[in-house]
Order: sequence, then C-alpha cells, then structure tokens
Amino acid sequence: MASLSVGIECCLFTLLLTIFSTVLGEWNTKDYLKREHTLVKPYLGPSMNIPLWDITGSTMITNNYIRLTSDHQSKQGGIWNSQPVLVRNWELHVQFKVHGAGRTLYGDGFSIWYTRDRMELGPVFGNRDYFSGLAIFLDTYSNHNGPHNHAHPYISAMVNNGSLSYDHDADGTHTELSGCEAQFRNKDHDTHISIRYIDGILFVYIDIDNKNVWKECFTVKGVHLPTGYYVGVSAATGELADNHDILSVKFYELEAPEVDAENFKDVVPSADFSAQPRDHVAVNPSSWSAWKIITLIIIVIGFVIGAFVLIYAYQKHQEGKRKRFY
Ligand SMILES: [Ca+2]
Repeated sequence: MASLSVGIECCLFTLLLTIFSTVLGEWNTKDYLKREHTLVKPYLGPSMNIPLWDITGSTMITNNYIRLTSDHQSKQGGIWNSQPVLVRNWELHVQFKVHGAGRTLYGDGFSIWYTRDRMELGPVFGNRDYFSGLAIFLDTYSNHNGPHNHAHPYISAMVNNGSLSYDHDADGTHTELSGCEAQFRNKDHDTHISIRYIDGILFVYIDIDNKNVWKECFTVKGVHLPTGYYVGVSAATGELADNHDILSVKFYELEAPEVDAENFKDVVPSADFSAQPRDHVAVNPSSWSAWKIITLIIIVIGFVIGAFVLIYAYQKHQEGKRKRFY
C-alpha cells in the first residue's frame, strides 16, 4: 500500500513538473521579447523614422505595414535591424502578406535574413549574393522546369559562408538545407512564419491556414551560426510582381543557461547536412563505420566457407579411410 501511494505521488510530482515547466516555457518566450530586434506598430518614431531599423530600395512605410515591393516589375526593397544579435538561441516571428493582381504569374518572393552584412541591395530576393549567414526564402515563383519535385510557393533555408551563390534558375535547389511547400499568397487572413534557432537546430514553422497554430515546415540539425549578425527582410520583383508586405517582426531570446553567447561570435556559418548533395565531397564519418561492417561481414563469410570446406575435406578423408577397411 505504501509503495502504491509513493508511486502515485511520484507520478503526480512528474505531472506537476511537466505542467509547470510547460507554462514556464511559454512565459519565458513572452518575457524575453527583445525590443531592440522587434518591429511592431506603430512603426514610426517621433523623428518619422523607425527606431533601430533601416529601410533600403523600394521599401515604403505605411501605418499598417512595411511594403518591401509594390506589385510592379523590377523592384528591390529591404528592412534591416541595426542592432547585432548577441544571443545564442532565438526565435523570430514574422507576420507578412504577399498579394497582387497576378492570378497565375507572380513573383519573385521575399527572404528573411540573419547575416553578417546588411542594407545591400542585390539579386537574391532583393539582397546581395554570396552572403554570410542564414536565409529563409519564401519563393513564390518557380524559375525552372528542372529536377525539383515541389510546387511553389516554396519555403527553404540556405546557410552560406560567403562562398556560395544563390542560383535563381534552379530556385536554389543545389544549396537548400530543406524546404516545404506553403500556399501563403493572396490570403485574406494573417500569415506568419516562425524561425527558431536553438542549440544548432533550425526549426521553421508556418501559420498560414487561419488556425492560429504553428505547423512544421522543416527542421534541420547541425546548423552553425555565429552571434553578432543582423536580422533583415528583403523582397524583389522581376518580370513578375507582387506586393511583399511585412506587418511585424518579433524577436524572442530563448534560454541557454550553460552557454556563453560570446563563445559563438567567431563561428563560420555552415550546415552539416543539406537536402541535395553538393559539389564538394563532404567528410562523412559514418561511411568509415559502414566499410568496417562490410569488411567484418566478408571476413565472417570467409571463415564460414573455410569451415565448410574443412569439414567436407575431413568427411571425404574419413570416407576414404572406411573404404580402405572394407
Ligand atoms: Ca524562384
């Protein structure tokens, strides 16, 4: 009877602990909203600019949204936080609206950045190529009819140390870490994306179905990013166009008690795994253990065959002996 009650107490304690930590976890997320990396209404400060954020290119500020590009051809626009991110683990919520007159033809999309450089217009969704850091692309237009087997709009991640070029003609297929299809365009309701980077794992969630819940887009382990980079959002139109509007950017610091963020300032952006094999040959430690296993199997098979041959030879020898006796 005593052990039963101890068991129940133990279960209750675990249950309470779980509930407590869950509730505490949610509180923490809310408590650690970092104002210096956050963009919410009203956008404009007293001096008629956005405190701690800079705009570039075609970007327009209204009372209700930041328009990176309007629904016109050949536009590039961006908005960049001026404060480097000094926390190791974080979560970014971006509320956006992509919409336009095009029914079947529209583009090109926008991108959320965590990069070393900022405020440089360029060919990668309105930002520079050969960037250093992380990009989350929300690509609305499929540029090629080639080997990728997903529809658009398509959300994907790319990590770059400054040496890779984003290949528009291939929709970044060769450099993407992972991705998911997401019909986020021309919605009457709010559309959100969440980018969570915690202990080297990148989680991307979307809330685009007006259900007010996060749905997993993809998760990638082994993503290495330094601290000290900048958050930005940029967009571009080409021959095809769309309005690319940002309604809010909310930055949350996630707890990392044992880690000193200072230790991560010199990390070179890289990713252990990618969706497609890249041109360079990656060192894969698991292939060595695979070879070891194959060698071991060959040795075992060799021994077994050898044993059978010996037994067979021994039996033949015995038979020969017996024949001599008859
Ligand atoms: Ca594209």
